[in-house]
Amino acid sequence: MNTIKKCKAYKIKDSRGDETLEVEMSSNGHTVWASVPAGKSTGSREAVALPVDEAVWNVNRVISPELIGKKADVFEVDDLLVSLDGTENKSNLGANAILGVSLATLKLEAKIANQPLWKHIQSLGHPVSKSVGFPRLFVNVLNGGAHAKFRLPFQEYMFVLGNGMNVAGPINQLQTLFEQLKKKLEAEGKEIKMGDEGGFSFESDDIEEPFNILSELHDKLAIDVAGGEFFENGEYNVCGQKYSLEKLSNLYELLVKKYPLISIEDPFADNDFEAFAFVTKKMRDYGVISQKEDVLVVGDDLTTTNPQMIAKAVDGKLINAVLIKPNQIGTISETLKAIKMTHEAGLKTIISHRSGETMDSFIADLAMGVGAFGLKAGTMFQSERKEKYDRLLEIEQEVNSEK
Ligand code: 2PG
Ligand code: MG
Repeated sequence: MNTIKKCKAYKIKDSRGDETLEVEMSSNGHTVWASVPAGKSTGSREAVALPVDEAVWNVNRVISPELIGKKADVFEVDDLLVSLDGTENKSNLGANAILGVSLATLKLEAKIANQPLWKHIQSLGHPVSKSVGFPRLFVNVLNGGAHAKFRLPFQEYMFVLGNGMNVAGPINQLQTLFEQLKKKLEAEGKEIKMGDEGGFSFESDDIEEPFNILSELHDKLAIDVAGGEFFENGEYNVCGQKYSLEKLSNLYELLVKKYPLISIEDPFADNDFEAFAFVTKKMRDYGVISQKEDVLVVGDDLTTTNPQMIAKAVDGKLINAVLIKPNQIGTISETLKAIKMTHEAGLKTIISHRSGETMDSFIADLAMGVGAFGLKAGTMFQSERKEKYDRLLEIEQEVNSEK
């Protein structure tokens, strides 16, 4: 019988050295491990992670006794977890405890089915995506905001690599671009530090400087503004200057016209719905006039992988792409539901890491399994992020060996 025999949580460290939780789960003959990442620039509607000691206790003392003997079925286990927790935001047992168990169950289920994880996700039949192929890589190479000691105007500046056809090529290209970027920053005499996501960080309050630097190296860029981080009394404070909704939208329009910027994440604060709708329309109009593909306006803190918020964003045409982070919502079932809704509404998904990561490479399998447009996983120069690229390379070889 494919029942759960053991479910045990441990404390481990994440990429920032902070404590997080790992869950070990076994059936007869199979054992899997799952670990949970943590964000720093969190959305106001995210599910609540509890202090790690409490989360570990909840797995070992509350969840585990209920699970032993149950079938390793992620949808059934998630229903049980949600009802055991009994809150809207998972604050009773902790979204970190719940996700650790949910993800371990999915992995165990895949092991029992003797399938690679991405294939198992595909076979669950829940996510629907028209895009077949590999995710594009959204790689944060200049780290600012909450992820760095040095200040840059926005939180993340990314290279976008690949076209869905393969991953080995874009991964090699990333390596070359990263070396070129390092040389360029050094040649400009910049004092550089590493940010939380394995990218560079330097001090600048010149809004266009990072774009000038990156656009000389590559022709597809993305940013994560994390707009909620600098929203103060109805206005946005970018590098000490006040921006109204209108002025900030005009800035985005200027950047899109002047630089190869193809994606803007969280351009505004989580509750500034009107501003999101305004800029998404602006980008659509610009797409029509320029006869280019629409620039992506991506919801992250806005939507928090929450099916209800995604429905609201789709109805209000607030965005045209959704960032997906399993720990924002807390279960695999709800994550898959969020992805399915997004794809069915014709929006793109980008599966994402958190700024505090672990060695768990699940998001690579998830991106592949649901046919996501993109994967945002940081640079390869931090082992916790490199794991995701190594897993993508393995997946590519698994796919090719089937042809
Ligand atoms: C984001 C993420 C990941 P954090 O804002 O998109 O890059 O950051 O995990 O700190 O929320
Ligand atoms: Mg973000």
